[in-house]
Amino acid sequence: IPWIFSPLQRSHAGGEELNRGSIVPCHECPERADFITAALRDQGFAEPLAPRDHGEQPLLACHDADFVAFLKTAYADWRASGREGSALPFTFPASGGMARRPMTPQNSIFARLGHYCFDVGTPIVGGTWEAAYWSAQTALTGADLLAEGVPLAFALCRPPGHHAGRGYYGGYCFFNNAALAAESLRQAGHAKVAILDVDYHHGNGTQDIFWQRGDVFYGSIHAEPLTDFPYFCGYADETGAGDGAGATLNLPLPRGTDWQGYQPALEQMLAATKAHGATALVVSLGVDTWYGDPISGFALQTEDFAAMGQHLALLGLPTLVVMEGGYAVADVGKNVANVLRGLEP
Ligand code: SP5
Ligand code: ZN
Repeated sequence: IPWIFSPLQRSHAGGEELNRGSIVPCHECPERADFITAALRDQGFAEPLAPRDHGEQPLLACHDADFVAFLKTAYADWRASGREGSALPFTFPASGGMARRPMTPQNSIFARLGHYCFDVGTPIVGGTWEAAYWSAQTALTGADLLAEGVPLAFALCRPPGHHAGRGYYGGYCFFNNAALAAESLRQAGHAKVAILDVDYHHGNGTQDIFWQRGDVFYGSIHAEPLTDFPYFCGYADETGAGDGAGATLNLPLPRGTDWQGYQPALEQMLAATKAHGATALVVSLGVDTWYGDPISGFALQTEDFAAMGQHLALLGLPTLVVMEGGYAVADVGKNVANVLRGLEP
């Protein structure tokens, strides 16, 4: 199974995040990638391929130009404003209230952080642009491999992507790696592509990007948003709009869900994917569904991840697995390897 990673993706190392009212060390740390790399080596995988550099142009297929420009200079602008450490927003435009839009470079960095970010858990540091850029290139390179005929590939994207929308970041995500890969597969000639998101959290960014599109199916199994991040979306009645009506499927499950509760939802999502008619698959793989994850509440066991891979393989589609969450840092690798081995023919 070919897989892709660049050490430049380690450059994003935030200090602290504000998580449910407490300041804690960032859960999404570079060591996650190190442990996944080590686990894949242990499991006999080959060395990773370096991502190819596609430039910034493909990012604009899923992100607004002003947003990309903001991320590129955000940390320099933060420093220019006299601040040190991590750039975090502290003021947000209230929904329903008056708010000056769009933001311009004349607006304070604090205004622009609040405009482009939706949470207080996603610090920007000096290496964030570089890491997020190469994480996106890793996903795009994975899509290239599929377009060249590789049946199964793994993009070790880090930082993750599924919470990032066209014009916003948050939830530890900057560029939507899975969305970029799906868009690339569309452009490579797949008329329909499916993104199946098995991260513990709803992929609000991916859902937003493809909300009105019928050519990219978005299916997600995640924690009930009544109790869990991102709270504001991921409800079962969100099914897409316009050309995308019916091409979004949300299957929220309660905290405590184990494989017995998870498997029927996975089977339902696979049936809907078949009905959509996609010819290529992108898996947004979060292993924060593992019972030991420090910020999540499902109860999947390590062996369940192999079963998950076997189920996904039943679609019989060229498949790119894109890394999303998973924060039990030392244990994420085995779970990732099990999904990949389960997917293998
Ligand atoms: C890609 C991804 O998995 N992003 C997740 C972002 C979640 N950020 C906020 C999590 C809030 C949950 N806090 C639970 C703490 C339990 N001790
Ligand atoms: Zn997650």
